[in-house]
Amino acid sequence: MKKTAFVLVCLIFALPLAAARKVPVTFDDYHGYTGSVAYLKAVASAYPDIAELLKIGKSTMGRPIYVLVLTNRTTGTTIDSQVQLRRMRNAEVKNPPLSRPFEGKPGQWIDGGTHGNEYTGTEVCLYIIDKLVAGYGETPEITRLLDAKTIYVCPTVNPDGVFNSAERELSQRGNSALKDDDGDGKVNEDGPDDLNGDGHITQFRYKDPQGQYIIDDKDPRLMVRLGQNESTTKIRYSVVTEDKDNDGDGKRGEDSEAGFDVNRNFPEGWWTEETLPGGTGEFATSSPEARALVEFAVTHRNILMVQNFHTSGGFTYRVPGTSSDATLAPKDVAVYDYILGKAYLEILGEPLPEAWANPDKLAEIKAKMRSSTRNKYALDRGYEMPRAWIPGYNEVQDRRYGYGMVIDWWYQQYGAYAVTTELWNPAKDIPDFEKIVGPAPAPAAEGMPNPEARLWQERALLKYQDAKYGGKLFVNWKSFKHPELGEGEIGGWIPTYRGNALPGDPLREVCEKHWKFELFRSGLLPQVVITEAQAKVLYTTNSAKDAQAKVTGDTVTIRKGAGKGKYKIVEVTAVIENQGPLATQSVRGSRLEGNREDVVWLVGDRDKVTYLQGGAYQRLGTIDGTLKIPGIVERPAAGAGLPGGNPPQMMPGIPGQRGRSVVTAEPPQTGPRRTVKWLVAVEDDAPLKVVVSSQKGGTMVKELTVR
Ligand SMILES: [Ca+2]
Ligand SMILES: [Ca+2]
Ligand SMILES: [Ca+2]
Ligand SMILES: [Ca+2]
Ligand SMILES: [Zn+2]
Repeated sequence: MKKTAFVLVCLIFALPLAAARKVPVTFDDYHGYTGSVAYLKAVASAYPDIAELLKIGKSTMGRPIYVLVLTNRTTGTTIDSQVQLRRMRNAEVKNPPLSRPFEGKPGQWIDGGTHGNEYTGTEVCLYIIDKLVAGYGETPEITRLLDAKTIYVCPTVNPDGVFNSAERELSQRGNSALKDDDGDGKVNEDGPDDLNGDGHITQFRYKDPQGQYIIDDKDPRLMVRLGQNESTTKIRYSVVTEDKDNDGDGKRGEDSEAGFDVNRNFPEGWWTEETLPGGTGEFATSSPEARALVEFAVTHRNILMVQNFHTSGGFTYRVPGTSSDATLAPKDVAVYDYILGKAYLEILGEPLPEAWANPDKLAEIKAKMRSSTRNKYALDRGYEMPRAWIPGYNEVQDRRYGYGMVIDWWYQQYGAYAVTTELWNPAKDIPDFEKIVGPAPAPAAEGMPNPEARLWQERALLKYQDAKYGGKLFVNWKSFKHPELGEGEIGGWIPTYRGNALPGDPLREVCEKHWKFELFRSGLLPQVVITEAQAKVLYTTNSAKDAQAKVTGDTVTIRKGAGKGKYKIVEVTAVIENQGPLATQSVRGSRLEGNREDVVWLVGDRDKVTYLQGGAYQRLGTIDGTLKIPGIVERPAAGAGLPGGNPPQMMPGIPGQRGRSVVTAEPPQTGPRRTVKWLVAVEDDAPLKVVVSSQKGGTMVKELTVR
């Protein structure tokens, strides 16, 4: 009887579960570090065909930094597994690791939680993972995406910061560091405390004639900060984090676990103009977090799109932050703004700059702008940056935003289209917000924010959590006698729910918008394919040496060997196309010595194949995508198919193979298509294959039939 009941229950539950997700995930609360790691592990074990979990480093407190690699693991190849190297690598030597097949596909990097107290980004990462793994095999767009591309997701770049902020209520922007901040010989001995033992580290408010806060008229739970020299007839308060002096040195919270801002510890623009340290840490990448990320990136060269999720404001920073737009190639700016920025604003429902909507009218728009702006960068581009899509650089004051930021590194030293999205704008992201909390104050003037708006939002958020969370996210003020500060009250927002997208509907709304943007960006990745490859036997000979090719102008003359023989003289023709929308490198990327241009190899048994004209490989430059970039007038190309300039200093970068570029009388090829030819002598029936390899456009192989 019991057994029957059990089987029945199983059947009832098994039916809906069969169609459901293998690893269900909800967004009704935050996962923090622990929850996100559990989720990553569950996904990796439930979806072994499309997911692999990598540990790329460890935080100061010993927490692993994980990257989930999402791609069809049965597809993909890399150049080093296709081309027989003269200097073979010792597979036992693991630094650097051998290339993995997923590195041979165009890649996108998405991370969150660089600032520990901004874990909304961690949640968006999990949401994106869920959409991808659940959509694979169900939605053709996602199946195609994971078959051909690689998505790297790193939900918590800063495990210690996210752990402390999301799980211990210790809001911690930076990483953790074993550092004696106050020089008393003890390390991390005095951080915040739960003084009243209610399980939360909230705030302590106390009357203080020097205090900078007053109690809000409309909602007495709210503390309002006074302006710098603002006078008041109301009682002044000071508001501090719940905390006491733990080591009796007369100071409170003087040496917590908090270290420094990881997003100022990257090796781009870390030094000031005076060559003094400008970023954080002893040196750029001194933090285990920045080091892990940079090491991973430099050993995985296939990434073209980068997202670095932060939390606050509901807008996106594109590069540059450490220098002005004048330092960027106009084409890269155009991809950022006309392509990425436009889609972003559309997804957010924000108005577009006139130039983005009508790129054909750019000249007119520019002329009109001369009377309306003094921003020279805006004049140059033909548009002011919209509220929700801005460079980090302050154009009006001509001042950099900061030192050593990760997206500047990704772009300037790696060549990726990197952005930092500041998630979460309550007024825009909470569904029906004004319906629930009442209307927002009208703008003060045309396009100007109302100074009351901020206070309105503070009150509204309290009202909203009353209505939707039963008031559980806020601890009502209760009297408490502080051991050092005396009488006062403890209360305030539970710090976990402060500053991040409120869990449930608001968080889901944020996740959905930004998943859409990342999905759009993944659709822009290049995709290099061999659309045609043919081998034609011209004749046969007994001596490969007898066969020679002589190039005179456009004509190739082949000197035949004698009679029928065991060598086939073969002409190989291949057509290479980038079928993706974007070029295989950003302009910046094509100029970096650490990147190599696209290359195509004709590979065969080295003892049986003789290259009669040129070498085994041919340089292809950067191959354009199918998308026309608005606002950019293409100049005629010079060099190896590289639009707009001389070919960069790039070598095909395959050690040991002494291939030479084919001397070609044809003009350099541009656009998304390349036609290449080889002339080879092939002994017996030795097989041939064409391998095209693009760092960010993918690697593809085509076996040839020699007829
Ligand atoms: Ca100390
Ligand atoms: Ca408490
Ligand atoms: Ca102390
Ligand atoms: Ca101390
Ligand atoms: Zn941040």
